[in-house]
Amino acid sequence: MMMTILFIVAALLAIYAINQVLGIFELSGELRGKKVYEVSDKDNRTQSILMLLFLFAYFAFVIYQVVSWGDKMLPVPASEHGVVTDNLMNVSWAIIIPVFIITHILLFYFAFKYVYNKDRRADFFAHSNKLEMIWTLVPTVVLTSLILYGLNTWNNIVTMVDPESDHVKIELYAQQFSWTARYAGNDMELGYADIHYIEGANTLGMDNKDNTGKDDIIVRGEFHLPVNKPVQFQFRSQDVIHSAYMPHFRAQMNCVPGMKTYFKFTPTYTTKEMKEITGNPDFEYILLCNKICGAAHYNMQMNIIVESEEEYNKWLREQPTYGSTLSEVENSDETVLAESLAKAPDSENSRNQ
Ligand SMILES: [Cu+2]
Repeated sequence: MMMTILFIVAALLAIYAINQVLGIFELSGELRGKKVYEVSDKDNRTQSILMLLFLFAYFAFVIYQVVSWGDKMLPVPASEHGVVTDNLMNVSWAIIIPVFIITHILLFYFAFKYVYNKDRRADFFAHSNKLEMIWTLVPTVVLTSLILYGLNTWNNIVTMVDPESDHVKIELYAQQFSWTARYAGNDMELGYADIHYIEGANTLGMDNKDNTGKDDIIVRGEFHLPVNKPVQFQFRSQDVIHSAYMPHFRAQMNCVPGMKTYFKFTPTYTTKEMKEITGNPDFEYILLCNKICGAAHYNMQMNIIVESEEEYNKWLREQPTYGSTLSEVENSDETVLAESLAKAPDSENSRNQ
């Protein structure tokens, strides 16, 4: 804190000093009879050459960044809709990049070429219907097409999975600063949960009177998905706005306190396949929080394991249901239950975070 204040004071003093020095230059110039504010031909030439130099330096820097950090880009999308969104992105780039390069070359080159010349008079014309037409119609058509393409893509992505179809249903629950995944269980229904039921180890606020929640499966640290099967996600947050970000699946959705949000995707590559595709034996799919939600925001991560349906089913069968964790407690009276769960080391951890 002290260093920051010192730095700001030093910067202010430096600006003040530069201002004073410039003032002295001005005064001494005036004393020598120079017109300080008159722009000379030499000034103009210097500026025009700087324009050209900036153009080259800028593009050189852009190319340098692409070459040195290009490999930090995400690998191929690992979900069905990821291919579609990547295409949308690539089409946008294919239009933006050439336009960007051409307009910037023209901008800086013309500033260089048409540097002020007292022997040259600018051509004057007030209006051209043809030009107006071109620069109105071309961007309108291009932008409208891009927007329609994007809207159409997005509308297809955000539909819900058909509840009758074969799919996986998961709730991702965000809190400062961890994720919890809850599977709907055999009945394919997530039990009712509400912030008012949060007590002790019941951080998800599960309603213990709702029987659809008894077969729910709650996991932390990592969660598993079967490959090539639609996954319907539901998101909730306990405290502030978080954002569930699964970059390899091109999926992101805000988790908003007091409401549920939804997203679905179908994973197309298992973790094992992705290790081969990326050539990285340590590759893991990951769920991150993509909102700066507090001091330990960076802690909000969960590994995602995509595997064959058999492996997934085997893993899921090994996880205890919420009901079974409840019946482990002798007295099912809710307050006693909460007290005994509160003593569990897990809840200690989550409160200390
Ligand atoms: Cu967060």
